[in-house]
Amino acid sequence: LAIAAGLRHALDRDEISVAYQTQISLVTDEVIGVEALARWHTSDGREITPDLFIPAAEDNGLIIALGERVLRQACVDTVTMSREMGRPLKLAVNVSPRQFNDRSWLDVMHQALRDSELPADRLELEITEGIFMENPAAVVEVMNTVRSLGVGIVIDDFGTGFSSLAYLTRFPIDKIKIDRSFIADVVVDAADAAIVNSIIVMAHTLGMTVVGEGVETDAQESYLRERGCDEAQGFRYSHALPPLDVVAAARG
Ligand code: G
Ligand code: G
Ligand code: MN
Ligand code: NA
Repeated sequence: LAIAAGLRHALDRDEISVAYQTQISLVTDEVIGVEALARWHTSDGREITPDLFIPAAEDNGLIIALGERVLRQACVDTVTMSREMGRPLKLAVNVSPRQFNDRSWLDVMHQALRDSELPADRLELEITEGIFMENPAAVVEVMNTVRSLGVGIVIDDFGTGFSSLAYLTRFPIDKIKIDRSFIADVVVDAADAAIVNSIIVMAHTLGMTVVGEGVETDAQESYLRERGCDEAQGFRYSHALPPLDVVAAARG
């Protein structure tokens, strides 16, 4: 409750910032994109983690305002980081089902792209399987509109939901991110390895790109590369950082 009440002040006082975690190509080893992650630093110097404030924002509806703030800032920052790093970075933004189903979402996305001049085909929306519990006809319509602009649709935390696999063929999905709970022990646990292998094969068969998330070690990275996983993200490469720190890290 305190978090929910504090969130409005946080937005008013600009206490919400955006940090970026790099995404790597397992083919070229290069940084190809960033995931935007909301951060809340209170004026009295505390940090409140997204695990607490994102669910609170979803419950009280402030996720709409917060999501717009994050998207706008992230588009601008990605244009800056791309220029400074001399490469066209992709931007992945997390979008809650409630945001995705909000009437204003498509307009917000249009305006953020236009104002920042980030090309639409460099933006990806990360949604979770929870979206498929909502009205499927409405969801597929928004997805098709998003896709027609060139913006990508990514399924985040793949494998942790309880939805049917059938949605992978019924909805226009470009990419899936294997949940980090399967990556953690992929090198030592045969069951986790079987799941990861199957997800990679299935994604490729369906024409989708596949990302391993939560990659922390060389062994996990090598495993994913040998299995043909396309991209990776995790502490092995970088934590989520302010935009200027992402640029500095890339310079080495
Ligand atoms: O940054 P961290 O790994 O602690 O993120 C925790 C959770 O919060 C993740 O599930 C992430 O997807 C979610 N999250 C972070 N930033 C945003 C955001 O801007 N919007 C939404 N909807 N979720 C976010
Ligand atoms: O659900 P989503 O993938 O959006 O969540 C991103 C969250 O994952 C962030 O809060 C980030 O801190 C966390 N994260 C990113 N990389 C790693 C990693 O290598 N290991 C672990 N344990 N968490 C990670
Ligand atoms: Mn995500
Ligand atoms: Na995730």
